[in-house]
Order: sequence, then structure tokens, then C-alpha cells
Amino acid sequence: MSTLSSAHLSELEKQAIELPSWAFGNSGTRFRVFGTSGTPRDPFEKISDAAQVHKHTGLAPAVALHIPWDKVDDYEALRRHAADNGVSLGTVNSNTFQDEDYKFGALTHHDDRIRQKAIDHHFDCIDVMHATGSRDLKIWLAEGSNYPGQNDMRARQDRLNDSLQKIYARLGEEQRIVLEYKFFEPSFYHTDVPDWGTSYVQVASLGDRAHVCLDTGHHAPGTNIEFIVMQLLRLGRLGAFDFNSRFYADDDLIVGAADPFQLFRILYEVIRGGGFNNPEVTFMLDQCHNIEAKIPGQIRSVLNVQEMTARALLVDSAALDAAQQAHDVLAANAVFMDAFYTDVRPQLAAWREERGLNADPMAAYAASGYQQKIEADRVGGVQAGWGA
Ligand code: PSV
Ligand code: MN
Repeated sequence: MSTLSSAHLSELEKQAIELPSWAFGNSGTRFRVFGTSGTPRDPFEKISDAAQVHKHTGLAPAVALHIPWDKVDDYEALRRHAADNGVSLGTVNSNTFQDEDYKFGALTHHDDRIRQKAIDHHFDCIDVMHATGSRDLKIWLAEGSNYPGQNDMRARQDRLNDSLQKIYARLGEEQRIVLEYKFFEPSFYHTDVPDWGTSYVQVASLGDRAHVCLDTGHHAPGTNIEFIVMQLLRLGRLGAFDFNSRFYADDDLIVGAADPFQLFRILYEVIRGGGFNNPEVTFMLDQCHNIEAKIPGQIRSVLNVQEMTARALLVDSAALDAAQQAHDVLAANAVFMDAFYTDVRPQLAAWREERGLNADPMAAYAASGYQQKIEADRVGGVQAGWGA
């Protein structure tokens, strides 16, 4: 049975996973959004909650923001609040899906006024990034059509490219765009950025600081996501992951919950392709906790990513290479499966203690009293959620 070497552990020590601010707010399905006692009322409280995840795991030093959900008067103050809590502000997500004007598109819209409004929103996001010290602007577009013939798909690609060129030109020297794709929803016939190929074509035309964001929940069932990971790393355009898991559509469930083996396979290709602990490839979560507790939900998520990374590090690459060269199909597969079936949890727990963390971050959070405190303190106000 393989064990993690000190080289593996020092790689794992550097692992960093950004948390989405919206994971701490209320969320739900289109049927119901359930309120939860203790839910943050503003972005400051979301950051405080996110900091708890880092405190107990050492894995989550940054928090991604969503504008306007996380709009504040003073971004410097938000940045200081994050620093005081031991975290930093990460990726800024734009939002062009909750405004009447965007019913038929935003960056692809045929009406110049509406398209400019959407471009201006991204300019505002870039201003926020300067204040928060964020490097990445993540763009996910809810644009497309529901019926054949409804739209000129080609003209929309051209307008999208023009819009992205203008946003890209506005970026600071150190800033980047990551363009996320999603195969359907909210549009059901065509989507303007449905797949990694479209995202790649669009970002490649912009320049070196534009990359693809791969959300693990945004593919058709059965898609070989690790192949896409391999290809984007090979092309030098994998900029970010939005990790989550899915059973059916864009379920935004806890990463590694639905299919830990898929997460393992993805992380193997990340390591193989040089994307692990590579500052060019941001690891982020994009999840919602509709029915489970939010802070422990995030703790569980980052631990799942750490566990599957540890297992992927255990793949014996020399043995794998030898088996592949010899066309020994079963031996090659066995090397993979041996690593996947290795339970790394006891070793990670012991290692956590060596680093001054609790062996069991879920239990440590439960015993900390933080949850009881926020439930008692956060009375009144409006709980944060989609649109707050
Ligand atoms: C909508 O599908 C979505 O989940 C995208 O994945 C974005 O990353 C996220 O919302 C935040 O805008
Ligand atoms: Mn996403």
C-alpha cells in the first residue's frame, strides 16, 4: 500500500482552493430557497464564514466575489476585513443574468446600448479588482436561445468577440479573464459559450491573459472531463476550475460527492499536465448548499479535493509508463486503481496535527462554537442569497 512521501506532503501543503462567497448565502432550486439560521447578511459576514474554512483546513486562503451580490461601498475595507481574518479576496465574477435588459443577451446583444451596458459592468468589475487586489475576472454568460431560428448564432459569436476584446483591453497588466462554458441552461436550444472549444477560440483571440474556466458541472453526462483538462493544459489555456459535482445538470453539489473517481482522474491529469500548485491554474469551488450546513459543506468540499489530490499524487508514474510502453493494459489500469483505492485519510489526519491543525476539521468546526455564535448574533437584517 502506498504512502504519501514528504515530497508529496510538501506539495499538498501548498494547495490552495478559492471559496465562492455565494456558498455562504442562501440558495435553492427554482422551487424554493430555504433560509438558514446564521446566514450572512452582507459580504463582510460571508468573508468571516469563509475564513473559518481556512482556519480549520489550511486549504482555502482566498474568497471569490460576485458583483453585484458582493457590492460594498468600500472595497478597501472589505480587503482589510479579509486580511484581518487571514484570507484574501480572489476572483471577481461578473453577473449579466439578473437584469431585465439581458433577457435576450448581454455581451452578444444586437442592441448596442444593452451590449455596452454589459461591457460597462465588466469595466466596473475591473475597477473592483483593482481595489480588492484580485487578479482574475471570471465571465460566465447566460446567453443563447430557446428555439431554432430565434437568433443569428454566428452574428452573436462576432459580437461576443468584440465585447470580449473591449473588456480585455481594459484589464490591468497583471489581470486576466477566465471565460467559463456551460452546455445548457438557462438557454435550452443554443448557448453562446457552450463548450471548451468555443471558450478556447474566443480567449485565444484575445491574448495571453485570457484563459478557459472549466466548471466540472457544465458538461453532458458521460463527458470525459479529464481529457478536456489534459487538452487545455497542453494548450496553455486552462486558467481556472470551478469544482462541484453533479448527478443530472448543473447541480452545484459538493465536489467529489457524486463521483470521487472522476475527481481523482481530473486531478491526475492536472498533476500530469503541470497544473497543480501552478499559479496560472486557479482551483475554485462553485457550489451552493441548499439543504446542508454551509460552512461544514465547504470544509467537506476542500477536504475532498485534498484527498483526491493526495491519491492522484500516489500514482506510480514510472510503473504506469512502463505498463503503457509494454501495452500492458491491465497493469496500467491497476497502477491507476491502486492509487485511487488508497485511503489517505489517516495519513492526512496525522499530518494535519503536525501542522497545528485539528486532525478532523469537521469535528473541530462543530466544537468551535462559531455556528452557535453566528446563529445568536445574526438576528435581523436580510439574509444574503442570489441577488443580495
Ligand atoms: C451558473 O451556472 C453558475 O453556476 C456558473 O457556473 C458561474 O460560475 C456561477 O453561476 C456564478 O456566476
Ligand atoms: Mn461555475
